[in-house]
Amino acid sequence: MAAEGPAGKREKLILDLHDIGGVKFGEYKLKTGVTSPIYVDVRCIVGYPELMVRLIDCMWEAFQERNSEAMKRLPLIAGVPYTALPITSGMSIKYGWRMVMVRKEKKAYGTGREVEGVYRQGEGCLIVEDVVTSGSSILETREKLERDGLRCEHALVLIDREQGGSSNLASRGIKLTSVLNMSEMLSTLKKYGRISEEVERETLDYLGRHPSNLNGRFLNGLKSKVADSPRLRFAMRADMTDCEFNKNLFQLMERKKSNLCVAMDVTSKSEFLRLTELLAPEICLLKLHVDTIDDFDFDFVHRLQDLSLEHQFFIFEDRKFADIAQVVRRQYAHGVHKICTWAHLVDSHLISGASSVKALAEAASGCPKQRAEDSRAIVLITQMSTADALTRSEVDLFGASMQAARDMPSSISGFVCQKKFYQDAHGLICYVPGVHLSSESDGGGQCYRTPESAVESGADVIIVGRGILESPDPVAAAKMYRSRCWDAYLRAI
Ligand code: S5P
Repeated sequence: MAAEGPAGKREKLILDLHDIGGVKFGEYKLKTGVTSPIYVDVRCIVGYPELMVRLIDCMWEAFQERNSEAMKRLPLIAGVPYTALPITSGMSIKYGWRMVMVRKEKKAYGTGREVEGVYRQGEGCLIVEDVVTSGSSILETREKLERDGLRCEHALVLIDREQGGSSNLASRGIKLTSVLNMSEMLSTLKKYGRISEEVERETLDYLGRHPSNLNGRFLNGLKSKVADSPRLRFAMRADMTDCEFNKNLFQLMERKKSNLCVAMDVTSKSEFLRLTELLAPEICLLKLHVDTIDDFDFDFVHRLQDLSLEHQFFIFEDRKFADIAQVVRRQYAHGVHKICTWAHLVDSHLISGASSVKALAEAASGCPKQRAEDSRAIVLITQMSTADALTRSEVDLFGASMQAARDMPSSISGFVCQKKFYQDAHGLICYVPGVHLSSESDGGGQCYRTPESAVESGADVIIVGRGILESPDPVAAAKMYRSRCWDAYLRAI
């Protein structure tokens, strides 16, 4: 039995699509000549009206949940011919959305119109599609709609194959909302015993190795997923996230031209505030371990908050929560530090399960904040930088982390990791520590690499501690790290 709630609805949809043969596993020769271990074709859905109704509801709910503002400016929907047409008709009838139809081929007789329906110039139109691979069909449909004077900035898809479609569309100004994506489908099918772990791994591997470009042709080769997936500007990604904190951080990074986070690992309040004042102009984020400050008091917190407002950086308390829900809630909101009242960002292990992370998200929503517009978010620790970290083992922390981020889209900022382990999902932020310009290790297990290597591995925000703090001139060092991190980012996009 699938679980309850929105996640349960999606699970049931995945299992039903599998039952009716909409997703198949085996060896399938594609138009391009490539052999694929997975075949997705949901044309058969028209034979299952009850499933069609649920699918339409899930698509509508997903779009409404993630785009409530945009929805008000979208009086029209259009399906990409042909499979999406019955889905679009259903949405139009059920939710009272005006539908327009785009012809696949232009008529040589009659009115010769490419777009049929009732619409006015300049109206917004949502494009609906069943499956997205490269996004080229959505772009073709947009071209026709735009030729007729409609505006198309959003697309809604049932299944994102996670082969680069959402980035391709984003880089051309279309925000894609998907109900299901391939990694979630595979993990659900594995969870319910429909496919083996080996099939899941093989299929993910195949999808990662075959990103799709916009001609619908496949790029061959074994480049890493990160290298294949286009990097987008932070400014653009600000519109692609459901997490308020991420939106704020993306915008701040673009404004301040800094993606540097300083790890302010010093133990006295005065030293902390002195260095913060000096380094604040260079950073977007300040990370601390509040429990290592000898003379902590709330005067310290208030002065840190004032500096964060004055110099525009966010505060990241590196608490690494790991306990059961009831305890992490208290560690976050109570005790000496009352972290949730002042830290914009905290991090958490997933070792006790998503229930603990959920408890943090709930606690965050109820805690008092300095300013009404302040937001809170949680980073998941997915990989650690130490040589003997258990995160280097085979435990599927990647899958579990992605699942938690999907289930709590407004609360999860992203992941502390060493390499971006996911494709697309441009709204999530990849935080990478273990960066130093002149050492490879701290002799105690910490491994270091350069800012460029971190950014090449997918880092959005680079966390540097001793590389700056132990330099003879911390301000000059911060400036240097800042420009190396930012230049690496600019080269990557
Ligand atoms: O895997 C990790 C995760 C974190 S948050 N490795 C880390 O080193 N960190 C933190 O980043 C660590 O707690 C410290 O505050 C900072 C790295 O400091 P540095 O002096 O080694 O740059």
